[in-house]
Amino acid sequence: MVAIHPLGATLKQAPPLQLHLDGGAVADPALQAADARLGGVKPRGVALRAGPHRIGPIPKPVVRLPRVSEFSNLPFSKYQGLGNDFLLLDARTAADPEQAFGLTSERVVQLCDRRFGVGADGVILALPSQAGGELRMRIFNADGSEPGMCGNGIRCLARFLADVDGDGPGRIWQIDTLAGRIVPELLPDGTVRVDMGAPFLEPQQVPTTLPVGDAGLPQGELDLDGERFAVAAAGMGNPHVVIPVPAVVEIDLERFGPLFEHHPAFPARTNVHFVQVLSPDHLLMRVWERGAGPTLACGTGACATLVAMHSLGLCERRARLDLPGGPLQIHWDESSGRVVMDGPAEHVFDGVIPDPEAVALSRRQAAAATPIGEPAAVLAPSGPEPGPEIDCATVCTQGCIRPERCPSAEARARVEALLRGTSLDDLVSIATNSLESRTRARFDKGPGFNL
Ligand code: ZDP
Repeated sequence: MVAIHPLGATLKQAPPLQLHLDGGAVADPALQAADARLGGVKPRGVALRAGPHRIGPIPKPVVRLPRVSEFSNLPFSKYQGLGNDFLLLDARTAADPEQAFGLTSERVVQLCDRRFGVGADGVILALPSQAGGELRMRIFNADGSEPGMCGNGIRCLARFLADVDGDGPGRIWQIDTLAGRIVPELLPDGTVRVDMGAPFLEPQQVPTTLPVGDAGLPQGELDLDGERFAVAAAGMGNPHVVIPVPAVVEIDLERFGPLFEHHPAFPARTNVHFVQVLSPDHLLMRVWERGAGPTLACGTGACATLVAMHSLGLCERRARLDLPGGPLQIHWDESSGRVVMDGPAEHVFDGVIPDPEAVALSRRQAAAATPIGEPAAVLAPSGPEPGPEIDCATVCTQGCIRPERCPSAEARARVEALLRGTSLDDLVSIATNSLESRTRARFDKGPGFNL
């Protein structure tokens, strides 16, 4: 029987984990197991990359992501908030936003797969607003399910919008979500403050079957695998169960995470947060997310945890919450009843997933261009060794000396295949990205470097 930390217990100091106070990642056994399972994602500190943002915002508007309706390739940007990582897709200018990118839950699962896809905890879609906001956000978990809200994700969306549209500190967005209007603001230090709205504390709002208890929110005791836990629940547009424990390191997250996620007390499943009190304004958490498993951080989860722990009398209204991926500052404002979250959001990389149809077409054409029995034209680097380099411009003045293996013809075939399969906007976006990366390389190499 695991020692149950009774609700309302005194704020006993528990031995803290070895935590890097610079917000660096914690060596979390459950996450290492998950990493092993998910292909070795190494948790990192907050400041992931200082790249192009140091160059300063690209003049406004330099490049908007291509009009969705015209392309079949999938340009995306990867961002992370405390290691909670997302693929950002911009469909704000799409002719048919909802069908933009051909996103299905299967495609989301494939994109989020850390081996067979790009790898992420979720996919976030920026869409034109339908409810009077500036834009609308949809988020999809790595298992393809669609939750109502996400905290780390909306900070990443704000950072993404600022990077794409060239906005600076002080920029505020009115974003519509399934959980209502959420308002992020870009702060001078590059972090993002989000007005997350008021928590949902009525059982049917979370949703949960737990009744409202003395602390004014759904609470009770649940038996899982022979262990009894005293829990509380709260909603932030998505469901959260909060389990105070003496030491989060002692919790078998891989065992109890999924049991809580799928517990019948949570008809829509739930996100799961084990929390330890380090001091009245400092909590330590471990997260098992609905539809994503163990993650390095959960923003809505941190908000729900602060609300639950304060309601239980276990912490103050303003506190630092340390997650495996780093700290979040959360404040539950007494007068407005709204929760405010401050935290980082960082760009990781941009990419384009080529339209599978276009790739298949160029491969078919390459195969068709190669007579049966002849070695295939070299598309993939792993093909047969090319012959000695020849400079067509100088040696083929009287006509190609090696028509069967003409490097210029091969290069031309590859370019033609790319041009056939890529819209003009995509080409512009690819060119811009490569220009940006070469510009960044120039800046990183410092003065005196010539391109
Ligand atoms: O509610 C859910 O299903 C969550 N897994 C959504 C994602 C929440 C997120 N991790 C957050 O930070 O709130 C993005």
